[in-house]
Amino acid sequence: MTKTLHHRACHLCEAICGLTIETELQADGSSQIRSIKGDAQDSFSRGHICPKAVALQDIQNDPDRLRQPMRRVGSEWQAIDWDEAFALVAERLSAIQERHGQNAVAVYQGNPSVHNYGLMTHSSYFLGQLKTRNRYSATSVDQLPHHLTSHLMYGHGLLIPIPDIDHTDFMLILGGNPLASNGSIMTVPDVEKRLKAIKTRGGKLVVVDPRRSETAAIADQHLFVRPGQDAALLLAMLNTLFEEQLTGASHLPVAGLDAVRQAIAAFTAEAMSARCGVPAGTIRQLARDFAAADKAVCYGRMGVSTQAFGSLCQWLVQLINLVTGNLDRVGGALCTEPAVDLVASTSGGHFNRWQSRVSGLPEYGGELPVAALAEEMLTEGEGQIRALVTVAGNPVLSTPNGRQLEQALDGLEFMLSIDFYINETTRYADLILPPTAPLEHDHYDTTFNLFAVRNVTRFNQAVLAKPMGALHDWEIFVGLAKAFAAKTGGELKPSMAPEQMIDMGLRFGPYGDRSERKLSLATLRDHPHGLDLGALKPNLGGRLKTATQQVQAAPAILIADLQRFAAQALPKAGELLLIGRRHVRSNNSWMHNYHRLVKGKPRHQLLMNPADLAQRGLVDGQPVRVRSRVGAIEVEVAASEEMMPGVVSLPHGWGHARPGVQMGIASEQPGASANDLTDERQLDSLSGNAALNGVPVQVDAA
Ligand SMILES: Nc1nc2c(c(=O)[nH]1)N[C@H]1C(S)=C(S)[C@@H](COP(=O)(O)OP(=O)(O)OC[C@H]3O[C@@H](n4cnc5c(=O)[nH]c(N)nc54)[C@H](O)[C@@H]3O)O[C@H]1N2
Ligand SMILES: Nc1nc2c(c(=O)[nH]1)N[C@H]1C(S)=C(S)[C@@H](COP(=O)(O)OP(=O)(O)OC[C@H]3O[C@@H](n4cnc5c(=O)[nH]c(N)nc54)[C@H](O)[C@@H]3O)O[C@H]1N2
Ligand code: SF4
Ligand SMILES: [Mo]
Repeated sequence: MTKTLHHRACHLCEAICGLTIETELQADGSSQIRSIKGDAQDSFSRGHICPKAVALQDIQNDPDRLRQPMRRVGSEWQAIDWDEAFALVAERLSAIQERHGQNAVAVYQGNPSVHNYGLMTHSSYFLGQLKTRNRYSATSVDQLPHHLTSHLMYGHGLLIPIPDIDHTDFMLILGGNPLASNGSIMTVPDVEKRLKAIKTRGGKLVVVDPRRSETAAIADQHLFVRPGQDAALLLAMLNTLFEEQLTGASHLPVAGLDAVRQAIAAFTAEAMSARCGVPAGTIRQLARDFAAADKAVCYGRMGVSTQAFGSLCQWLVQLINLVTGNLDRVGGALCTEPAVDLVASTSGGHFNRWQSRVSGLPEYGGELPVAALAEEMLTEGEGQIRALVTVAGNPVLSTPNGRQLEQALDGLEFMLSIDFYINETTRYADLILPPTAPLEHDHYDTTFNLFAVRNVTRFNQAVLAKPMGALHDWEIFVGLAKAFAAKTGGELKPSMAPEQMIDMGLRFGPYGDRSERKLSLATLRDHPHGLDLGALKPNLGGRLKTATQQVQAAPAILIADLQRFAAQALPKAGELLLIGRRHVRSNNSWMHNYHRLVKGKPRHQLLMNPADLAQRGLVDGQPVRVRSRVGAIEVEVAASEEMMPGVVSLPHGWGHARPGVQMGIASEQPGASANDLTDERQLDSLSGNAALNGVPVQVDAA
C-alpha cells in the first residue's frame, strides 16, 4: 500500500526534535505508522531523537487510551456522547458556582498544556469563563521561581535568558540533568553533543548536583552540594566575585547593584561552606574560573528551582551572569527573539495581588501554588473548593503529599478531567473528555521556541487524520465554553482556530509582515523541516519591560528573602534528604504504559550511597520503607556511588498501583510515588513553589 513520509517535531518534551515518520495507507482507508526516525534535515536537532519519540506510535495504538467521553457511575465507566458531556459539565459547574460562589470551582493545568498548542490557545476560552481565583498548574511544582525572578528583574515572567550553549567557554549547571531531561528552559535537541563541544573548544563544564548525574559524569568538574543549599554556594560565589574584584562591566542599564553588594557582604565562602558542603577554597576557585573564562554562563534548573530557596537561587544565577558581564552576551545568557513573540504581545505578569484562602500563599500570573490545592478542598468555610477541572495533569502523582490530595478529590461534588487516560488522578473524575493523540493534531510551539538556544520556527502538521467522532483539545474547550455560556447566559466571543492564531502571531512578530522575511503560516507549511532564524543575539536592553527600562538587580522581596535564608537552621548531621531524578525513557507520570519504554530492569529504585546502606544494615536490592512527615512508601533500594552521602534519590511519576487505574502496562511495574513523601508544607515560601527536593526522610528495612 502507499507509503508517505511526514516531517514534524516531537513535542513530548522541551527539545522539539525533528522527526521523519513513515505511514502506510491501509485497505480500510486509515494510516498506520511504519517508522519514526530523527529528521537529519532538521537544522536544529540534526537527526537527534530519544526513545520517547519512537513510542509516539505506542500512544497512538494504546488500547488503554480513551477515545470517547467517559462518565463514571460508581466504579463503572460508561461512554457518553460529546454534547451530552458538555451539557453535563455546564449544568454541574454552574449549579456549584451558583450555590457556593465562583471560587468553588478550581482548575489544575498540567505539563502537556504547554506542549500542545490547542491547549495554549484555547484553554482560557472555557476556563476564563469560570472566573475563579482557584487556578493551579504544574508551574508551582516546577519553574515558578524562574518566572518570578524574570518578572522582578526584567519586567516580564517569560523574559528568561537562555544559556548560549554553542558559544560558551564555561558552563556551570546547578540542579539540571540535561542528559536525562534533554534540557529544560533551554530548548536544546542534541544536548550531549553540544555539551561535549564545549570541551572540544577548550572550554569547561561544571555540574553541581547531590548526585553524580549522567551530565555530571561527562563534566570536567562535579561538585556535590547538600540538597536545598545551593543558595549558600551561589551567594559565596557572588561574594567572592565582588570581594576579589572579579566583576566585569555590563552594557545593560542596571539599577541596584550596590544594594546587592551590601546585602550579601556577610555571605563569604568561608561562612557558607558548612551549609552547602563545598569547601571554601573550592567555591572561591569556581568563582575565579567562571570570571576568568572569556565567555561563561551559569544555569540552574529543577533541582535549584523546586527547593526551599528556589527564587533566591534563580536570582543569584542571574546576578552571577550579570556581574561577570555575561548577561545578554554571546556565549553567556541570551534572550530569544522568537517568531511568535509572547513577551512582546503580553503584559509582564503580576505577583501577590491576592493570596490563597487557607495559608495565604501568593498568586503569580493569576495562579495559586498547587501545594495549597488539597487544603483549599479540605478546609471548610466560605470559598472552599467543591469542584475541579483538570487539564492534561496528574497532580496525585506530581504534587506534594499526593495522598492528601486523593482524600480531597474523593470529597468533591464534581470533577472533570480533560485527558486520555484513566490514571491516578482522573479515576476520581465524574467525567473524562479525551482529546486526539499527539500525532493527530497540528502543533506550533509557542513556549519552547521562546526558550530555544537558537531562534527557530516550524509548523507541525498532523501525521494522522482525526478519527471520526474525535475532538482536538481546543475543540473540547470550544464545546465546553459554548455549553457553559448557554447555561449561564455568559457572553462568548467567536473563536478562531489555533492555526489562524499562529498565522497572526507570525505575521505580527519580528519576522512577519513588517520584516524582510514576511513569515506566515504559509511560509512554514512550505518548510516542513523548520526554519533556522539565526543564533541568539544580545537584545535584552531593548526587550526590558521594567518600569524604569533597567535591569532591577535588587528586587526588595529577594533582598528580604536573604534574612529567611540566614535564619534557617543548619542542616542536621546524619539526616537523610530525598531528591528526585529523571530518566530518558520516562516522561513525568504518563509514559509508563508503553512496553518499549519500561522493558528491562526497573528504573524507579531508591538510590543510596553504600556507606548509608551499611550504616543502616541494609543491602543493595532489598525492599525498604521510606518515611517522611507526610507518609511512607515501600520501594527497592539500590546502592549507588553516584549519591552524595546523606542523600537518597527517587524519580517522581511512579506509583501506578492505585485501585482503578486503567493503564495495564504501567500497573504491572508500578513503582512508588515520590510525592507520597514530599511535604505540602515545605515550600519556597517567597514564591509558593513546592520544595520537592531536600525532603527529610528515614529509611529502614521493609
Ligand atoms: N517529586 C517530584 N515531583 C514532581 C517533579 C519532580 O521532579 N519531583 N517534577 C514536576 C514537574 S517539572 C512537572 S512539569 C510536573 C508534571 O505534572 P503534571 O503535569 O501534573 O503531570 P504529567 O505527569 O505531566 O501528566 C500529564 C497528563 O496529561 C495527559 N496528556 C498528555 N498529553 C495530553 C494532551 O495532549 N492533551 C491532554 N488533554 N492531556 C494530555 C496525560 O495522560 C497525563 O495524565 O510534575 C512535577 N512533580
Ligand atoms: N526523560 C525525561 N525528560 C524530561 C522529563 C521527564 O520526566 N523525563 N520531564 C520534563 C520536565 S516537565 C522538566 S521540568 C524537565 C526538568 O529538567 P531538569 O531540570 O534537567 O531536571 P532533572 O533531570 O530532574 O534534573 C534535576 C537534577 O537536580 C538534582 N538535584 C536535586 N536536588 C538538588 C539540589 O538541591 N541542588 C542541586 N544543585 N541539584 C539538585 C538532581 O539530582 C537532578 O540531577 O525535564 C523535562 N524532560
Ligand atoms: S528529546 Fe525525545 S521526547 Fe524530547 S522532543 Fe526529542 S525526541 Fe521528543
Ligand atoms: Mo516540568
